[in-house]
Amino acid sequence: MTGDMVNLSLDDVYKLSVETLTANGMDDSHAQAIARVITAGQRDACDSHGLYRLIVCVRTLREGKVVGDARPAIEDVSPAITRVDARFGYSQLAFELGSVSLIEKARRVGLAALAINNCFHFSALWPEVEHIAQAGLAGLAMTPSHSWVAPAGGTRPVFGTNPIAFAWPRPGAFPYVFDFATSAIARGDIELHRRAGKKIPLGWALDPYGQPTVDPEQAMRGTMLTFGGHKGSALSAMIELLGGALIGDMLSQDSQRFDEGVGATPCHGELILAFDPKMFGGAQADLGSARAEAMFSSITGQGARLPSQRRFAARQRSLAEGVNVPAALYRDVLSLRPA
Ligand code: NDP
Ligand code: PYC
Repeated sequence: MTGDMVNLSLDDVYKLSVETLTANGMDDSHAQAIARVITAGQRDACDSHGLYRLIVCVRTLREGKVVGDARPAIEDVSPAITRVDARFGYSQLAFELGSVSLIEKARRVGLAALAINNCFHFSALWPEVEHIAQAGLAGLAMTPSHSWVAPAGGTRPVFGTNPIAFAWPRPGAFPYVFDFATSAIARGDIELHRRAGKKIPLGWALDPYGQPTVDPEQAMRGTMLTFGGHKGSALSAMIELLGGALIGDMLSQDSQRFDEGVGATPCHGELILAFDPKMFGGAQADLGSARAEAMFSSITGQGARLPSQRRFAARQRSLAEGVNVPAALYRDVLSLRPA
């Protein structure tokens, strides 16, 4: 331990995650699938979706909201659509099982969709779209959450923090990946500011009286804002529609009501799409890939960075040195194991 930080290996993070979840009643297959994304989040310095998430997962288990041993049910809806009913378990196992069929269908018909229903969802989406890119496909994922976010021009919450993520496969390099909330920032980041006693920037949230605030506590009680004004607002609505209404699942307002004030992980659906560049591009597929590479070079060639560049650098560092976790967070996670 140095100062206020604790250094952990990635194995430590994984083991701590599995043990914390199983000690609170989750079965091994779910605990391991969740631990894989939490470890990946901590490894890639995505602190809002790393170890900190165990706190809400354990609350969700203890409140009896999530089914800790749910067996996801796969349905072959059509040659291009697979549905996984997560049966009110966490989303990770449902994705791991359903993505096999998603990738196989995208290769066969060129464009395929995976709808996950009835899942508790807390994780970053980049592990999922990166997995699709590793198979040589482009991936797009989106999901609602709880209604914490006001539409542009409004002051009352309608949308979730609604992330959208995209990955494009690249020859011999990390894929091109972006993954962001359509709110100005993930709610988890506001919570981390509160834990660290730091102010938040103006533009992230309004207080309970509809006034701009830099106080994370007030922001959590008030309303979050979308990124990019009306543009983020429209994207967020699209995510409610495609990741909720289209796939027959709850929208963020429904998820909030379903929560009954408990403060559990949001419960709803997720939509994931996979595109096969070889089938879309045909004889031009290699040219398409070369043009994409030229565009990436034009971005980085002028000193701008690609999304995920920071994350991939953190990954290399963490693989060599482990990760540094705030000591207070480490203590809070250790305390989640029943005596
Ligand atoms: P950010 O606002 O930090 O944006 C993240 C994305 O933007 C990353 O791809 C990041 O790459 C990229 N980026 C940041 N700065 C730059 C830059 N200067 N140039 C180019 N790209 C840049 O994240 P959010 O707070 O919006 O979201 C964080 C995470 O929270 C996401 O992983 C999201 O999936 C997750 N989330 C999950 C929810 C759920 O319901 N499951 C709800 C809301 C959010 P890099 O990582 O390399 O910095
Ligand atoms: O950080 O906004 C967030 C979030 C919501 C659900 C999971 N993460």
